[in-house]
Amino acid sequence: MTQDIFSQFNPLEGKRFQVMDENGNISTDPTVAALRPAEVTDDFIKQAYEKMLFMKMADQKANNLQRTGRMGTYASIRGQEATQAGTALAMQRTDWLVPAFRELGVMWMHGVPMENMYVYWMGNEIGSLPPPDVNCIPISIAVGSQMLHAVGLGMGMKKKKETKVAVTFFGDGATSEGDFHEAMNCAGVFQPNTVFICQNNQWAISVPRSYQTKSVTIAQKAQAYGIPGIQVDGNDLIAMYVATKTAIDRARRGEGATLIEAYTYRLGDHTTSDDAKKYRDPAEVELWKPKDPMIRLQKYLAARNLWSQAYEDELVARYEKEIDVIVEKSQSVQYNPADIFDYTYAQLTPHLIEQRTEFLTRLEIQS
Ligand SMILES: Cc1ncc(C[n+]2csc(CCOP(=O)(O)OP(=O)(O)O)c2C)c(N)n1
Ligand SMILES: [Mg+2]
Repeated sequence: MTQDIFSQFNPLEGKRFQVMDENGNISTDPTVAALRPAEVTDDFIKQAYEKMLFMKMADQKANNLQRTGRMGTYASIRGQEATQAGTALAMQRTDWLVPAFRELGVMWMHGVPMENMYVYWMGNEIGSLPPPDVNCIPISIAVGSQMLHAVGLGMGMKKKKETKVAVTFFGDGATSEGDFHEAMNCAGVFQPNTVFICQNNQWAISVPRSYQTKSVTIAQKAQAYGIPGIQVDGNDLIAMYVATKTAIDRARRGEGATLIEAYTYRLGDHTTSDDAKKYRDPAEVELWKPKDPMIRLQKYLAARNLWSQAYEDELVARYEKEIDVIVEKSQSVQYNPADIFDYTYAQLTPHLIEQRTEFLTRLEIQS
């Protein structure tokens, strides 16, 4: 695999890296073909499809759990499965994942158990504690703050001459935060083992991408900070894998950070607390539906006799059962409602002591 990808797909020249189009056809462009690594076989693609189907179903289940009052709120990844699977496949288990909040798929593929994420979105912070061998920091709701953590992690790895990498996710909206610019600047200066993945899903709640920046792409911002940046079709599993693998390998060799703009689309609402119909033209959603990352993979696999409706039905039936077990497990996790007070400060402030007492008294009255 060559590093030329960043000069061959310069965002300032209006280029976006894509390997598989929305009809499941692989690009015949020799530049693109030369970038495809040997490990991306049909079997690799089929296995990735299965992972993506599982995350799509787990995502739908989370929405359903919220709608039936069994989950507090939830931020759907629908439409962003390829961005997440492509990156997860390029990461090694020892790498650190530094997520925002719309990363159910990549977190799960990196080893965070699905029940942890359900428990978290059910409102129980214990869900943020992954098994000890899973290198993933907790979900970051404060938009953009995690990018600086990823730079810090990457700087530490670089100083220790480790070959591990910190991969951070954030949205298009997060690029308007000062944290993004601070993180990118440090990434240019200190060349940490860090990879930035911007999931540009075109919306930040009700704010469209065009309101975030006058730059034509988010990827081009990397150039001002002196690091490579590339815009990738985020709905294209192979393109995401190739681009992130190249960036991760660079960082692993100690050559510094990269910004990847995954050009994708939020097919669902911002969260279960949102109603996008109030601010987003449904026609726009219709335009993006055929670009769904799952559809093109189905077409690709079907053309090679590797996908059929029966195969899909068998997978769906199996995953439904697996997800039901996960729901059971996540609902049976015991927690103490007072934890919200007890684990915020080392010592409670007087007004929090008062609130804690009032909260527990109310719970007692209700039960
Ligand atoms: C610092 C901060 N400001 C505002 C919010 C409220 N908020 C939550 S998500 C969000 C939009 C994020 O958009 P984007 O970065 O594009 O990510 P997406 O939700 O599209 O994945 C905002 C403004 C927040 N959580 N943190
Ligand atoms: Mg967004």
